[in-house]
Amino acid sequence: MRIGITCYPTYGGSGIVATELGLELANRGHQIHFITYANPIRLGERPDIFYHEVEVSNYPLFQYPPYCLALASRMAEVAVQYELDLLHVHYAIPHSVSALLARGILAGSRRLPFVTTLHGTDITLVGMDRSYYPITRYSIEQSDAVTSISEDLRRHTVEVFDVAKPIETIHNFVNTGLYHPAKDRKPRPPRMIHMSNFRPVKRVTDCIRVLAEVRKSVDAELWMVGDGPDRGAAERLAHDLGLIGSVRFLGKRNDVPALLRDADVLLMPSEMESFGLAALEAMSSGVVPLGTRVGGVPELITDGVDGYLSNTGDTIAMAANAATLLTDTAGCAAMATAARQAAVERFSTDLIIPKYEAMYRRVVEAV
Ligand code: GMT
Repeated sequence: MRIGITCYPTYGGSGIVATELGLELANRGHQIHFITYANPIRLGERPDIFYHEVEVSNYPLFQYPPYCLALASRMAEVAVQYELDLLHVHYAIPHSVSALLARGILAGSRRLPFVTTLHGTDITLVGMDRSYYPITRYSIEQSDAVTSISEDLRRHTVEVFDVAKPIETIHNFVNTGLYHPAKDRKPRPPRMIHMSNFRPVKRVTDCIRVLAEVRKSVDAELWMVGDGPDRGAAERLAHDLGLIGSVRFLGKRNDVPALLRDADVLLMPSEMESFGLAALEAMSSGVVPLGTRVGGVPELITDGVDGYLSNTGDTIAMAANAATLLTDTAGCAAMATAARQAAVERFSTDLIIPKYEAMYRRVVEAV
């Protein structure tokens, strides 16, 4: 099939999922066209994958450049030039609206169905903003098919938007070949890792509080990967608690698989996570995830089996689990093996990508 994919191409879970989906589909022989405002970060050098940049004119008249319209025009143009079979948009706002317009532009000459995948913040935050609510609901209803990355997000979308459109849950996936456990462990201190865009919802300062608590009994260190609005607050707290020597802020990185497999546990103290892709990447890397009981996280982490769950803000409980794992080498290794097994048996690309392919076939063949 010839598939156009649109996402937010910068650092963020939805962009990563969309990019890795494109890579996996291309590996399976599909022709993939990314239609975005920048080259997706994890795309790498792939001459077999097309990239069509969306340029937005910035006339002085436009206080707000109409990206959504430029994207719709580009989608329609690419669809005609490359005879696309469908569009797959990640994140309802504004991508789903642009796809709807592109489908309308071409309606007289060719069919251009589109699939919308909901990732979370498009529904839980942005979509509930009253100014976006009606258009989000409309674009979901008008999609040829809708998928959600967790059952929790699917239920939430139906409740909040009262949509009649069937929504299929297709969980996020991981390339278990790329995200694999370390072959051997070099001598190093027990290490925790956190990876996010450092937005308030990620509660990055909780990671520092967990480190402070853990260090009462274990000489552990913490690697903070990523960047965003709350990095300054986390650095200040680390300084105030006298932890600056045991925490490293590594910023935005492209070598995520190597960083992950060199850690023992992942901290994900989020207030909300519709899925928690970082935890899945950690599990696949043989790193035990410590998450919170929110959103779709319990669909991914089975508490006490392949990771631990605690309540949001309960840094004492999260630290207790971390300290136990970091001192009990055999127990930690057993849980890491269970985490890897869950990633392979429930979320590997071989299991999940065919679900998208089946959905594309249904959408393309529908009349
Ligand atoms: O969490 C973020 O800040 C980024 C956001 C996004 O849209 O990129 O992540 C959402 O999508 C990811 C990929 O499907 C999920 O793993 C995240 O859980 C989800 N974030 C939230 O629900 C807060």
